[in-house]
Amino acid sequence: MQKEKILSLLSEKCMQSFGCDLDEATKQQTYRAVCLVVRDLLVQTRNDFCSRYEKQQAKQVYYMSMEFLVGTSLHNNLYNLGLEDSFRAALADLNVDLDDLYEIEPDAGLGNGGLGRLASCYMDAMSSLHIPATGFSLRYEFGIFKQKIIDGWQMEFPDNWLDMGDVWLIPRKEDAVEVKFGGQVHEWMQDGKLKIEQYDYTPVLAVPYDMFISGYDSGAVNKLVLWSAKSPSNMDMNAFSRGDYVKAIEQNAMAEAISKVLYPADDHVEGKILRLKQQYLFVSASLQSIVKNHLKHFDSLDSLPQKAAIHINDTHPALCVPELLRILLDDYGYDWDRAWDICQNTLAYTNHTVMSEALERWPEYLFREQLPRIYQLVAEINRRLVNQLNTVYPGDLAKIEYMAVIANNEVRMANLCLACCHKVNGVSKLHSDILKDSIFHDYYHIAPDKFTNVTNGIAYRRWLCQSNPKLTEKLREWIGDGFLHDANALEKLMKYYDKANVLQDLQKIKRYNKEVLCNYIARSNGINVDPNSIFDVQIKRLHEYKRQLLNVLHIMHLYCVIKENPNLDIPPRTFIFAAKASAGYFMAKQVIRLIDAVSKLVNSDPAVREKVKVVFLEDYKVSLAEIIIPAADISEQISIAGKEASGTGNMKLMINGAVTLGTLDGANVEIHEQVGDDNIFLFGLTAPEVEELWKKGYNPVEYYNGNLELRRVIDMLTSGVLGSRFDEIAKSLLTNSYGAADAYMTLADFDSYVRKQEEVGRTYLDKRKFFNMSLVNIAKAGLFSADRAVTEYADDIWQVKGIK
Ligand code: OAK
Repeated sequence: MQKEKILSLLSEKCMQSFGCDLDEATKQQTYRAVCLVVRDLLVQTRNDFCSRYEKQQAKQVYYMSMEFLVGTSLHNNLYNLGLEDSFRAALADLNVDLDDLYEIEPDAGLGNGGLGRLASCYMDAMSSLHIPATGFSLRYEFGIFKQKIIDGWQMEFPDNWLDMGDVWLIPRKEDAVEVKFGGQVHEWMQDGKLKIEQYDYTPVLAVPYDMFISGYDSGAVNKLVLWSAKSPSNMDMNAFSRGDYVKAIEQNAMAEAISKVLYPADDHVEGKILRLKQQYLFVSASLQSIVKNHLKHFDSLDSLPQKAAIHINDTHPALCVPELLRILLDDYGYDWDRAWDICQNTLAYTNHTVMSEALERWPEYLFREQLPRIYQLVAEINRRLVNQLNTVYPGDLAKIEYMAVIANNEVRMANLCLACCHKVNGVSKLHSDILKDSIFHDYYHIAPDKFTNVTNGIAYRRWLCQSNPKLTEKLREWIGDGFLHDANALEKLMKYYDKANVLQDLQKIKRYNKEVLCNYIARSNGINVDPNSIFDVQIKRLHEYKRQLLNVLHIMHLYCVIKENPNLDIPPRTFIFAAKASAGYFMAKQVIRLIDAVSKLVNSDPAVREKVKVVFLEDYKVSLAEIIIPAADISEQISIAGKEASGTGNMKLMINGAVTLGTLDGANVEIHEQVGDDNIFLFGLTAPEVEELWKKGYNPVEYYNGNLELRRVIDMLTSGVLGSRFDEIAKSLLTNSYGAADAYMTLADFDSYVRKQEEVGRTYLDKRKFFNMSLVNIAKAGLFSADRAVTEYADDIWQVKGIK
């Protein structure tokens, strides 16, 4: 597009939206005008795409997820539309730097971590692959909290993203749908048919807002539909006329509270009524809209499984099962068997964690009270399931109870998905095997064909091409442009494996990206970091199983070693952390406090700080990850084996040339398969060894007593040398007053980790060797593209194709 054209579109937008000339617009106004112009372009492309797939009557994907961690959109959209250079040039005429506008945009942080970001990567990939897809979620008024560290403590602040982020959203008030909560169910016979109605319920309106998702050079634009809760305007009239003004306002507020805030719990559940209401609001509204859309194009719902693949992203949208059943039975008069058949063939489910605290279960009374009709259906699903299980596992009451959807006065959402969906998948080979062999083994036994694996993938055009332009430019020079469409083409880089000038360029690019990060760190933390040091990065949610603690204990060990021997010849290191902890997760917050204390100790000690620096970057989010990842040398993926379902940060770091230091957990196993023994630093117990050790009886005190280095750092936790004491952490490692002591086997893996870290240091001294490794990691990262993952979902689970 010509820059004159862009300038005229921008001028028009500015006048329309703000009543001012473009050259008088503030930065914020210019930013909004640019976004609105881009949005118009997306609308045009979308209309075109829709008419093509509607004409072909193509099957659609509906991706249901309580979270989409979208991040920022302007850069991504301009890049995908191939318009970045022309917009940059047009804005330069106005003395506006496009990069400054990028910085104005708030992240749409409508998710906690891995699961939410994966959903966004998959939306991007579906658009790039021309697969017609709609994502459904909630339009949280407040996304994931903003994190500040004050005196070592994480503090949470509201994220008012809609202030600026609303430019990407288009409301469709006319398409609002009603969702019913509470009340009673009335059943009666009419003309020989059973009729069912919910009455005395509380209605809530769900209003859709569309956000368009562009694909790379694809002509396809999909959309994310975000529902916002509103109270129906007539609902308060009765109360009003009785003069109960406050009650009326209160009811309004209660309805609208549903989409107020994202629950900040990652990999564990909070059994709150509000959360159940969020889930039902978005599930019911989405299914009503899917069904309506289907009937616009086809004459009955019989063909739903042929035209719609509805995907349940972890169990948060598991209410899709009874809600679709309800619509088919109550609204469209299907009989049970036919309705069940349609549900089974339309729905598929992905599991994202084996952590038992993340398995959703609702108290039965609460579920029944909030969703009385849905409860009846779930009870009937359970009755039929238990009958079937009695024939498969006669007399095995324990097994049947484990597999039941309702048991012990709880409704279990994973079992609901397992009982219904035609496909169930894990997110890495190891994780999918664990589902089959242990947590879902009994379901696997009765329906082995349901189970499959789709190893996660990432939207590498965001995580490499947009966030690491220097590397991308060089890659294009070395291996051509093929990798921009097909990540497997990255493998061509292998021919330069030992080419000195390529390795030097890789080193220079890394060095440049490290300087960018150094500047950020200087601005945000006031710490001067040496760009020649090894950037050792652990960025992810803070969780005990991810073992940030193991990383800190090693840093404390290094501190002791340097204090003992100040002339020790080791390459300087910068340990970089970024992580949010769930607001109520005490131990995770203690670990943040520990990282903060260790960073103060280390960074202020003249004998140590030239060799080691520790940086905790506040407020980890997509846009911060985009700055850190291109600068990383070492990617810390050190969870206890068997607990990290996949990880996706590991893939983003790898494709940017960081070398993994990790356990054989999640997708690290497949990263290892790709790069081979020589290009990864593996340590620690394997998943079967962890199992073995639990069986044998794990006693962390034996490790503490048997290893002086370990003992020294554990003792530091309680000695006060860190400025304050970390008794709870020490206690969690050594005593079992809160369940198992050292439940994540940090002490068992400590020695192996420390030795591997020494090897990392030695290897880095040989720059050529290190950048050989880095090159192999980039070259072999193609497998972890979201395009590959989405193609597997499309072929094996959804049975959809990209349209011509
Ligand atoms: C969050 C809430 C409930 C259940 C799972 C999650 C979650 O984020 N899981 C993460 O999903 C990622 C995407 O599949 C995986 O890469 C992570 O290993 C997993 O922890």
